[in-house]
Parts: sequence; C-alpha cells; structure tokens
Amino acid sequence: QTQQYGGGGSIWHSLLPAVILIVPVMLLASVKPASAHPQCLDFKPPFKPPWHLEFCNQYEQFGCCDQGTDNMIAERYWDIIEQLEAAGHELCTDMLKEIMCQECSPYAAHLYDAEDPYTPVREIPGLCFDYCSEFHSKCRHVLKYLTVNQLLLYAAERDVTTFCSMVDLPDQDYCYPNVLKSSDLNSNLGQVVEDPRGCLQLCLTEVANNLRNPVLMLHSGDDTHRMFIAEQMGFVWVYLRDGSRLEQPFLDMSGEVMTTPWLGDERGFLGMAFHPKYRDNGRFFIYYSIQVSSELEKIRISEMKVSAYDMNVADPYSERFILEIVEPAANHNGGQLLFGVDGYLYIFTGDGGKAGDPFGKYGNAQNKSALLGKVLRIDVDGSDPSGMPYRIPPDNPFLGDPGARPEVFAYGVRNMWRCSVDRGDPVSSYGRGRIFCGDVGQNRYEEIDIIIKGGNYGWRAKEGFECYDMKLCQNSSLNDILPIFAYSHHVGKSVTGGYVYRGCESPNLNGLYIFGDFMSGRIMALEEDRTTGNWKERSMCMGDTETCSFPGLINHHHKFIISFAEDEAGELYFLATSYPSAMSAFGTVFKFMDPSRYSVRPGVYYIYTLWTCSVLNGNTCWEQLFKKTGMFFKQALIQVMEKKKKSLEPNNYELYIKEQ
Ligand SMILES: *[C@@H]1O[C@H](CO)[C@@H](O)[C@H](O)[C@H]1NC(C)=O
Ligand SMILES: *[C@@H]1O[C@H](CO)[C@@H](O)[C@H](O)[C@H]1NC(C)=O
Ligand SMILES: [Ca+2]
Repeated sequence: QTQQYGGGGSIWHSLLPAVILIVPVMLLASVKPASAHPQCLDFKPPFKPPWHLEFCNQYEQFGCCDQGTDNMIAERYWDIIEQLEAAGHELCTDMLKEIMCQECSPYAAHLYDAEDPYTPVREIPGLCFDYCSEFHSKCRHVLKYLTVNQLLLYAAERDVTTFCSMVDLPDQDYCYPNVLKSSDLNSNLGQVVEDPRGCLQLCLTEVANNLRNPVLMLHSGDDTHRMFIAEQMGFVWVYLRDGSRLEQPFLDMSGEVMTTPWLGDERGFLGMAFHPKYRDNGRFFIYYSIQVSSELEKIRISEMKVSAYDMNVADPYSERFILEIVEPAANHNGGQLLFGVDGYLYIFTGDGGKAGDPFGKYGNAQNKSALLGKVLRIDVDGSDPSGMPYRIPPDNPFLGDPGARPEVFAYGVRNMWRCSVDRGDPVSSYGRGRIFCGDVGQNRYEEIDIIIKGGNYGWRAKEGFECYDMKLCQNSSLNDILPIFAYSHHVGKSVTGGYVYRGCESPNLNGLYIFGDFMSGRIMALEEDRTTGNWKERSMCMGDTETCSFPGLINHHHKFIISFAEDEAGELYFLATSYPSAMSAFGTVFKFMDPSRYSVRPGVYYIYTLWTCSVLNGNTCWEQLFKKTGMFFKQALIQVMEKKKKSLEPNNYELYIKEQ
C-alpha cells in the first residue's frame, strides 16, 4: 500500500487523463444548453457559399465551407477510400462522408467542441450515441484514418460504450445527427437583434481588467492602434493591439496626483487628451487634482511630451503647466479634456463642489468670471507674446466681455463627466465635430448636452429641464440651452457621458449616442430624429444568454460605469468597476459587441474578401467585387453591411453583402 503513495507522481499521472476528461463534462453539464448559435470552427458566422459545393452539398445553402474547403474535404475523403480499398476493407462511404462533412455544418463549432476552452478541438465531430453505435459496429476500422487520438482508438477497440461516450457531446441537441433534426436549431438560423419588447440587445467582451478605477481610455490617433488606459491614482498604461499591456507605465503621476482610497472620491487623475498632431509632435495634455497645502486643493492642466527614445513612455521631465484652478471642495472636479475639430483644447471644469453650487452670489456656473462650472477653450499651439502658456482663440464667445473670463466657451455646467467629439457619419460626415457631454445632476435629474459656443447650460438655475434655483430660473435673461435628454434619479444618479457610435463592427448601433449611469449601471442610447433634431431614448439591454453565447462574449458587466471610450476604428468600449475605490483593482474594460455581427440570416448575406481594395466605396472596389462575384450580383443592388479591416493585410477587407 505504502508503495502506491511512495510511487510519487505516478499515481497522479495515471489519474490525470481521467480528471481532465471528467472536469469539462461537468462544467458543460452545469451550463444550460439552449445556446442555439450557428458557428463555424473559426468562430465566424456561417454563410451561404458563393459557389456550388460539389462534395458536402448538404451545406451549400448555409454552412461553414466555401468551395476551397469543400474540395479539401473531398480530397481527404478520396484518399481514405483509396487506402480502404487497398486494405480490402468495407468502404463505409456514407458514414465516412457524413462525418467528414460536419466541418461544413453551421454548427461546426459545437460539433467539434471548439467553443469549450477546457477541451481541445475534436478531430471527430460529436456523434449521438445511437449513430455512434452503428458507426462502431460497421465502420470502426475507418477510425484510424480520421484521428490519431490514441485514447479514442484504444476505446474503440475495447467496447462500444466507452468509445461512444467519448465521442458523444454533453449537449444532446448538438450531436450528429440530432443537430439536423432539432427544429429549434434549424428553423431560426438568423439572429434576433431585438427582443420581443423592441430592446436592442448587446453583448460585451472583456478587453482589460485588474485596473484601479480606470477613468479613461484613449487611442493616440497615430495608426499604432495602441490604447492608453489611465487609473485615477495617476498611472497611464499602454495596451498594444494584441491586447497585451506593457509592463512599464506610459506615465506615472501617482506622486503628484491627489487621491485617496475612499469610495467615490472624485479627486485624482481625471483627464488626458492627445494633441491632434500627436504623431508628429508627441504632445499630450493631462488634468489632475493636486493638494497644495492642507487647506488648498487645485486642479491642474499640464502639457507633456512622449519620450524622444521610447514611443511607449512619456518624458517625465516634460511637464509644462497650462492652468491651475482652485477647488473649493473635494467633489465636482470636472476632468474632461478633448480637442475639438477646430484644433483647440476644451477643458470641462466642475462647479467647485459641495451641493447646489453655493459659491458667490449665484454660484460659479452662472458666473462667467469664474473658471469653475465651465467649458473652457484655449489654443495650445504657438506661444503667447505676454508669456501665457496658452492663447485665447480669437472667436471665443466672451472675448472682450469685462464680466467674463476669455477662456469661457460655455457655462452653466455642474460637473460634466465625460464628453466626446462626434467623428461624424463615415460617408456623409453628418454630425462631425459635435461635442456631447453628460452633466451630472444634483438631486433629481441627469442630463445629456450638446455643447455650443456661448451656451448657458442652466445650472444652478436649472437641473435637467426643471428649475433648481427658482429665482435664477425665472430670470428672463437666463436664455439657457436645454439638454437633449434628461432622466430622473429613478433611472440613475450619476450620468457618464459616452460616444456617438461611428464604428463598423456593430451596425445596429450606427449613429446612436451611447452612454451610461455610474450608480445604476445602466447603458442607455439616444437616437436622433434628423428632421426635428430631437433625441429620443432607444431601448438597449444586455443580450440574453442565448444571444451572447459565442465564445468570448458576455452579457453582464460591473455596475459602476466610469467612462466610455472609442478606438481608432470607432469601436466602442466602456470602463467599469465593481468597487469604485481608486486603490482597488476591480476595474474592467468592456467592448460592445453587436450580436448581429455573429449571425447571418440564411441566404441573405454573402461574405467576400477583397484583397486590394483600398477605398471601400470607391469605384474600383465595386468593379473588383463584380469581377469576383460574376453573374451572381450583376442584376442585384448590393449594400455593404459591414467592413472589417483585417489586422495583417493593410488593404484586405472582408465584406458582408446583403442582396436587396
Ligand atoms: C464670480 O467669480 C469671481 C471669481 O471667482 C469672484 O471674484 C466674484 O465675486 C464672483 N461674482 C459673484 C457675483 O459671485
Ligand atoms: C437676471 O440676470 C441678470 C444677468 O445675470 C442680472 O443682471 C439680473 O439682476 C437678474 N435679475 C433678477 C431679477 O434677478
Ligand atoms: Ca443643464
């Protein structure tokens, strides 16, 4: 007995394969099936092959094989037949072909267990027990041509039950041939985009995690496709295109930045913006809280430069102070920095804090001589003759007004938390340059504003559409700009402004302004009625388990939505945490994934790859497309549904084309 234990690892080694086999089965069994998702082995959606399939023609209406793959399967098949003939074996043609063609099934990913990260992709598709028994009794001699898996081959020699239990799938809906019979799986191959109540369903994927209150994520706009994620305590990290994070931070301001671990403390590293010509000049701007003395706190806006030697590190000695503003209270520090399409730097300050903007006669926000509660606009290019670190743009709205600071671009702001510039419709440029902000409310309403020059956004006279300070509110000279949308504190208690979606991976989000609420964790969307200019809420929700059951997709997120972000391609992200303390690493970056991207209605979409198409909607592109598709589309109107620039080939587009 002792010898068994004394044998050290050997007993464990012999147990190990059994453990590996059992664990995934249990994991899968605990997940409810019902994930009716057609998917190919490469995790892409199935499609209608553009050309007739000679061999696996069962799947030529909708499946995972194009003509090339089909030909390869056929070649492998005839190879095996030849060897069987030579060995004088029963040929088993029907079963062999059926099994080999499962690679083309629209459910290939399920059949080959490719979705389960705990098990290797199978060489033989999952076969239901009865079918497998028949295969075992008639054709098990074929097995060695299909797999080199010794465990399987050995099991097949031993007995039918062991073998077929191994080949079977835990989810009986997906084994072959059940998968063909299930009307659930076959009648509804397209994907629902809206749930029965008309809610736009979204899925997410996790892009980065373990971040301490990630307050922003930016790309540098220089085609490097790097993302810069800032933590409230003052670190900025570089994430490379492959999702990996560089070990050394891009910037470490933790020594200068004032932060505390207190839950919900609004002070810290709050904003950053790359200069529009960052590629050439390496300049970027930051916004953070500082403690000057035990009595005095400020926010500081500075300029910095990237290191001359390393594109992934900021030069720590390059800081140039641009502006400092005294903060009379710890809360409402604003924090957004951005460059408008006019090339000027926009700075969004808070009203200075406490509650109800109590400073001065009528608060900071309505006081144009105060820099708090404002949208400021400055010119950071070129030097000012008077030695100021910035210049005032000559068309700033209150220039020359003795009762106003010349930096003021808009006022009546409470605490705008996250603003963005609309990059505009990719074709018509409609909407380009608009600045959207979420302005956090006091007791009752959260609002979304579009910032225009000289605008008065109402605070503290108004909160949302309602009066807050009756006296100020009833003054006819208030002349304020109303929000495009406001929601009450039943829905959420602290708005986080987002972006107008202009990417291409999520066609259902096109043109929607997507934002959220920090306290309630809600993701919301607004849709513009272009004829009236009104914005109305578009109902959005996380997809159900079925909708989001593709590998890597999830349908839930951390509650506290801190910020939204956009990558160079215009794809949309948000940053959230489960515990909003600046020192707790529970922050995660989520990317929006439109589930419709993962499904294709049978017979409607076709997928083509264009290799040399540099301007997607240019003429040459269409010509190539016609050449490639020949007669097929000659008479058809075609519409590009999505384009995806592949990472490796600079001019390689994958087009999803809908025949109208
Ligand atoms: C407006 O703000 C300035 C700068 O903080 C301050 O000096 C002034 O007293 C304020 N005016 C009123 C009417 O509160
Ligand atoms: C209305 O607002 C204007 C401008 O802020 C101010 O000069 C005026 O005194 C206000 N009127 C009243 C009745 O408060
Ligand atoms: Ca307002």
